Amino acid sequence: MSSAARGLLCRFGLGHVEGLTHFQPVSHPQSSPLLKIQILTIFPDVCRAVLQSSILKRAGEKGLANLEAVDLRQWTGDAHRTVDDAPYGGGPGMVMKIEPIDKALAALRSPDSKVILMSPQGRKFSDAVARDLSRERDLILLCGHYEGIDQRVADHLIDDEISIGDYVLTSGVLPALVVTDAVVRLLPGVLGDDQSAQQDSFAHGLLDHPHYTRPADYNGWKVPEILLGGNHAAIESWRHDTALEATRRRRPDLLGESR
Ligand code: 9D3
Repeated sequence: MSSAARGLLCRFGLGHVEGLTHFQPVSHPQSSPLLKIQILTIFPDVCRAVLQSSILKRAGEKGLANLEAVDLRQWTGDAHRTVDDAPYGGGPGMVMKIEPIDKALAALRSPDSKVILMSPQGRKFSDAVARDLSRERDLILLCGHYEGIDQRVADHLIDDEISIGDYVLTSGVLPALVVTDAVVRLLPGVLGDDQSAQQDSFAHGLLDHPHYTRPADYNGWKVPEILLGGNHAAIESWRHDTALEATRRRRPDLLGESR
């Protein structure tokens, strides 16, 4: 696993989740070629706003990833640029049509592409899935925007189907951005050395320990005395103890305990 990924596990205490009982390296090729992610959506502007900020933007600028929002309406043929229609069998809501999606994927995909449908019916996203995806060369994240997508898309046009968790959102756009963010930060060179090295030191499969910065006393709320001295061994031990205590209290499941 890259140092960055290990940092993630520690920070969010995922070290014991779903068979992830020990840390496994993400092995990327020595000079990994760039990862391309295309988010196919009717709201490309929402995606661009996120892709053009902070770490994701820098990953693009450093040439580590090629992140793109693609407007699905490019592959509509009518004046209204229609991407949805009423459901066969009746009922409320609209269903996304297969035709624009099929044409878009035919234009975008290459033999290396992995096409992923973002959907509440998908397999649950996790750190392990993010690490797998970070080894791909070309991801196409297809976002739904209505109550559903014609089932033939899932049956015939995609390689994988992913949900980010058991809550209902209004579309697949935010999930696609969540997946993009989680995958891109795992690519070698995306996080600064500082950041990944620092996260390395948390790598114990626990929730994070508390952090403090100046002032040492704010309104009478004091920084723990031990952090103000220079005893690094004592500080390390305090950090481990508080991390373990936080994990016991808030996420006993991560320690293999029920509550
Ligand atoms: C009434 C059935 N609904 C499914 C739970 C229909 C429906 C609601 C909302 C279908 C799609 C959506 C929009 N959500 C996504 O496209 C989506 C999603 C999500 O809502 N939660 C967690 N992960 C994802 S990935 C895509």
